[in-house]
Amino acid sequence: MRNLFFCLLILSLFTIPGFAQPKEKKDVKYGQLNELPRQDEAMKKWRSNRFGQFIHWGLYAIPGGVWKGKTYNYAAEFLKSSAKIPTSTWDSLRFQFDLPKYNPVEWAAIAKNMGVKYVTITTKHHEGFCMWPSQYTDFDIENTPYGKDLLREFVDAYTAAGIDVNFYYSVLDWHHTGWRYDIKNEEDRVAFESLKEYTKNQLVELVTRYPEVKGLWFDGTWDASWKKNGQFSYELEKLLKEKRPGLIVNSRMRADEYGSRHFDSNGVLMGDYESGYERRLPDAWDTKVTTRDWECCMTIPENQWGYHKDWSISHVKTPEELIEMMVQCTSQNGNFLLNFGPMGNGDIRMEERNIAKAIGQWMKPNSEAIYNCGYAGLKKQDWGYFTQSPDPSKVNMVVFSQPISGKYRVTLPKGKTIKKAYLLSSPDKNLKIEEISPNDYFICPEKSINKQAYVIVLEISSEDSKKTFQKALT
Ligand code: JFZ
Repeated sequence: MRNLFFCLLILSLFTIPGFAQPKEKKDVKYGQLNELPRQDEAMKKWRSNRFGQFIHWGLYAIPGGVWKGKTYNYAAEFLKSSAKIPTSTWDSLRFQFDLPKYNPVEWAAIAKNMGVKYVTITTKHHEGFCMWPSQYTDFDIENTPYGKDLLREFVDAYTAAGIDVNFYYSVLDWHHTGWRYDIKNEEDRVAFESLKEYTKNQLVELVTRYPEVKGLWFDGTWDASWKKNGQFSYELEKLLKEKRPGLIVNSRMRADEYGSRHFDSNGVLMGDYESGYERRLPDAWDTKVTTRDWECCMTIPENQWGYHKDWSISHVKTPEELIEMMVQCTSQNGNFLLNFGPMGNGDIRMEERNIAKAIGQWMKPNSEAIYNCGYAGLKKQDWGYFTQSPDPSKVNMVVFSQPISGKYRVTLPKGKTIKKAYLLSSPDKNLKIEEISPNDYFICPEKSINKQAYVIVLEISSEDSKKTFQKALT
């Protein structure tokens, strides 16, 4: 009786969905294209960049969240939808796109001073307006008072400043008549075929016209119509990578043939890095994210990507908050992409200029703890974040919270010891190290109140230096 009871119990456990049941592996044909993490030079460069600038710029920058005297608090790039503006009315905004203040050389200088190593700019957002002269539509920059190829000017200026350029592209398109949210009948299918063709043509056009482009950042891929076209997105990724070897594509582009997005039906990441961290970060103690490439994209106000005239409607992040987010990303092998929304006249708003300046001032003396750095394999402590230096014997402590005790805890794995500790700003002066027990330490800098985050460098010796603190991804 008892045995029977146990047999039944065990059996029932296997039939409860999700419990003890080995998940059936699906046969995925249109999932990942290449082995991850990618280890080619282009991907290594992407990974070493760590800090990038996102730019959302389009016709939505003209009204800046205000329509007929009314301010709409929702994301400015969604104004057409929030204020229920008819497509023809919205589309005629292009006649006001004259950009007297557009100065891409100055933009690139602002970005460079801020310390970014890459930029991702919207070439077409949901509104469907194309920022380059596209041979596949008239709804583009050629048909505005500005008239010139602003994207070419942009690519040239940023490339000259040594900043890698990536293109954002929204598949979702409020202007194109072939766009469908779902495919419910033959008419939808035929219409969506024309959208697919258009998408493919434009992306090939972009990677051909601008061979400098390092990566594509897809968006607007969450609707049923796109999810039902897993094979198409697979083949498109393949085609674009053939046209532009080394091209880096975000996970948001893809759905597999079962409609599973970002990760395929077996949990395998698609594209080259995870791009689901949108206005949020992983838990700072999460070590799972460190095993793959990922990027967090962040707005300065709460939820504004495009230019919004009134930033007083939500919390505006301080440079210190943004720097901490960037450092956290680095500490977990992720990149940080900080958004800017230039104005309808081509200028960059003062608030963004000031933030860029403040971040740049911090980056100059501290960027050694960011570029080329990653997960250090150490337990996170309350004072801040460890980042692994490319030199395997060095680990950075980026301090954001100074302990009242003045003692900063560091716990190392067995077999490792701290040789010395010093401030990045004064490498010749060793800090006091207190050993609590083997592998467990307090670093004790002289008591000083720093107004900004600062870096302590640890030099670590190890019995087996090769294995020491290797980044999970290198
Ligand atoms: C999308 C866009 O709608 C938005 O305008 C902006 O371009 C942003 C970068 O991407 O918005 C999203 C996309 C995904 C999520 C949230 C907003 N998400 O996964 O939570």
